[in-house]
Amino acid sequence: MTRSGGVLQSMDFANASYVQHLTGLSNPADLRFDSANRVLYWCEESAGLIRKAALPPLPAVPGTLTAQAVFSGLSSPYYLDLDLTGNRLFWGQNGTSIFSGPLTGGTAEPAIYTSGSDNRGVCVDPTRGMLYWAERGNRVIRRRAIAGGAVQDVYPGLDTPHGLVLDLPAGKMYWVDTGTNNVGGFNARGVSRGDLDGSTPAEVIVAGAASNQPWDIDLDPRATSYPVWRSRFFRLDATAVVTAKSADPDLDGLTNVAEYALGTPPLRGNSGATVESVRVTEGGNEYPAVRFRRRAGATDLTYRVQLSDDLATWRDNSTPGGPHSVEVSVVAAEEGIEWVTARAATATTQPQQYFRILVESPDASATTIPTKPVRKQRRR
Ligand SMILES: [Ca+2]
Ligand SMILES: [Ca+2]
Repeated sequence: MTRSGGVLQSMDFANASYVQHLTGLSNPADLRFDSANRVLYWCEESAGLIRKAALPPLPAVPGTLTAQAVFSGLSSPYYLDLDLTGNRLFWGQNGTSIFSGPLTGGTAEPAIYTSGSDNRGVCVDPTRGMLYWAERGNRVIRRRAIAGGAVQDVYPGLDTPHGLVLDLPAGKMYWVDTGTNNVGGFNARGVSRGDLDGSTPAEVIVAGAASNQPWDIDLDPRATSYPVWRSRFFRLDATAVVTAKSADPDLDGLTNVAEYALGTPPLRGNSGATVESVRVTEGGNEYPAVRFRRRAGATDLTYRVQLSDDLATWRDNSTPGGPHSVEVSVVAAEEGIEWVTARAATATTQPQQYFRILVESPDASATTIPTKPVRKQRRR
């Protein structure tokens, strides 16, 4: 998006295809993509607009897009975020207020916050019902429950906080600071990180640079090596006692390397299954099967599907007489994680079949993640 030229454009990752999608935007500011529904949303500060444009279904490459007003007649909308759970839109005014309204648009509702100063970086956490924003003028990152209540200073003492992004699985937030208040606040003109609740001191991720004004930030949460994953979820100064592959700091029974392999948070208990036994029917035959989460493209992980009839002897595809299991599907999930389904190579004659996933990684002992047995279904 170019602010003065009012153009929305894109580039492919190979830098080979440059496409102009929209022109004539009026001081566009901030852009959010609803990837599930393939809709782009943005603010146009000078025209007092929030608009959206639908992208064509995949695999079509978007060309010229059609913009549609979501809200109009606004006062300097500058940063926005989407709550796709509650179907609401939140935006900040380049001034004192923060507003919200239905994602489908219509009439903007009364401001939900009016005491800010040059509000920036509005972000919403729909799961915990919290709203976060930066106040450039007051040099602080603040939050408040969407439903109302006291405003909390999460990270005060900054210089010119501007762009903000939440890393909800890691319980962290990142912000950029343009450094133009020149009061010597924390990491001016840099990229910084802290906790959603401000419980530990802010960390410098990129040290302030004298010659630029970092404006906004987003996060690519994929990680294909343990050190990259570790630096996302733990403080940079965390000790090896907490961050080692064999450690289990959240005491949920999964070591850090298993949390890395399954895509679960290492400092919080996990919600939902990561490995489960299922049944697969193929060509009229029913097979016991396992469904598990795998980190796509990981350079330092090996996953083995292991089967047993008695929980004593385990076999996998490195055991003679195989193959013992066959991968039947891979479905992409969040953050570079995929759901893999693998079935037993043969329809079992045993009353029940046990599966487990063996995860191996350099410098760590092998970890197994068990499942409940798959019982042979009785014919009715
Ligand atoms: Ca753990
Ligand atoms: Ca955990």
